[in-house]
Amino acid sequence: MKTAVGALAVFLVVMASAAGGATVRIKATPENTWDPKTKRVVRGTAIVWKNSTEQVHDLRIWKSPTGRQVVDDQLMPDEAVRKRLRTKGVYHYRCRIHSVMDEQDGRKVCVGMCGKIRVVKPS
Ligand SMILES: [Cu+2]
Repeated sequence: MKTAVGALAVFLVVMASAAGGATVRIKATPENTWDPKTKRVVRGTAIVWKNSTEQVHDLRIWKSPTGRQVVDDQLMPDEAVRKRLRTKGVYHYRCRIHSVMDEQDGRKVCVGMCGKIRVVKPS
């Protein structure tokens, strides 16, 4: 019983760190890029895309390789979009105003204000 309680305590601590009080911030820059452009997060981490510029941006996030869209939102100056990605995998995101989808070697590639997030399992 003691062991079970101990195991439960460890499990709860692991779950708490996985759910994370941690927040990752990604900023739109005046140069029309995202900072950082790529990021690796533990699943469930809160991710905030913040527009501190004086321009309008937008944010579309989709999962690879299915292309399933998870966010499609506008980012007015000083606005932020907050999202927790709960499924591991690779997510791409872009501002459609400041990027284009190009085709390179038969693959669609985002050029311009684009970014990528890798969501991993807690270790
Ligand atoms: Cu933009």
